[in-house]
Amino acid sequence: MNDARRNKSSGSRIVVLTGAGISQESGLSTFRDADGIWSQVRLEDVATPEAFDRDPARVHAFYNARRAGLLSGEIIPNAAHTALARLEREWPGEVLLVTQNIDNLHERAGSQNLLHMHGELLKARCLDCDGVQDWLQDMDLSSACSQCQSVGSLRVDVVWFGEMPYHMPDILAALVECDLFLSIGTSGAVYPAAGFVEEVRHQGRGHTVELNMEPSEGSRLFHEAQQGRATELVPRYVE
Ligand code: BJW
Repeated sequence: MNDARRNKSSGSRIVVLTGAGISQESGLSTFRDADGIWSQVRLEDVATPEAFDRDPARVHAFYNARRAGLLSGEIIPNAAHTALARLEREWPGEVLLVTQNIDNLHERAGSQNLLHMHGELLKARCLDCDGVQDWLQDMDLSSACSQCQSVGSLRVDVVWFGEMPYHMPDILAALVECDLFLSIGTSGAVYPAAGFVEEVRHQGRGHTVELNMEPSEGSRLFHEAQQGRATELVPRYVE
């Protein structure tokens, strides 16, 4: 981590963006790889507010299956998640981890300064009272909100296409102020996350690095890009 390391004594700030690629070696599918989630199901059928209005049972079933997988006990944090948690613990400056992932592998690895910009699979949101609650069970049309008791009003608390990602003002402020922006395991196909590197290049001053299996759609915008598996690249880069 040469550039950030140069500023270590001044307490430099690091923003890390992660995507599905960092959880792939934990056994979770990515979206746009050949065997990814969007090769099995059309995003228009499961990941838009319109899909939920049309067929909530289908959308619930899609997320219930992914929630069951995450809670099966077979999906555990890998060396890349662990390396980022260690970086946060040991770095003398600030490390902000922004994840597009809805799994809980970063927090299970020990990361604490973490923003889930696309929401969380293990949370439910009530369409009536907007309350958010932990949700480890299957969700269906008879599920009731524990806060307002409304029945049939719960949806998984994730950000679908056309919805505003969470924490955007905090993320944009951190990007402008950071000394290092590290993008890991994301294809750069989905905005606004895909535009973060340009935000740093145009509005900020940070060094920008991509660690991904293959060059992403915005790879050339980064100062540096390394290709390979997250479990190899991330521990090597942050140590
Ligand atoms: C490895 C690896 C290993 C594999 N090691 N690497 C034109 C028309 C309509 C809409 C738009 C449009 N242009 C822009 C939009 C907006 C739209 C959008 O971007 N659409 C694009 C498709 C063009 N975006 C939105 O609607 C967003 N909201 C929005 O923009 O609001 C307005 C706004 C404006 C201004 C500021 C702020 C807001 C919302 C997007 C919501 C995305 N939701 C999903 C589903 C969430 C819930 C769920 O999980 O089901 O989020 S879609 C899906 O894609 C998921 C992911 O978080 C997201 C990103 O995917 P990710 O993580 O990059 O995965 P992959 O599979 O694409 O890539 C994995 C990478 O890892 C690959 O490169 C591999 O090579 C690599 N890899 N194994 C290292 N072992």
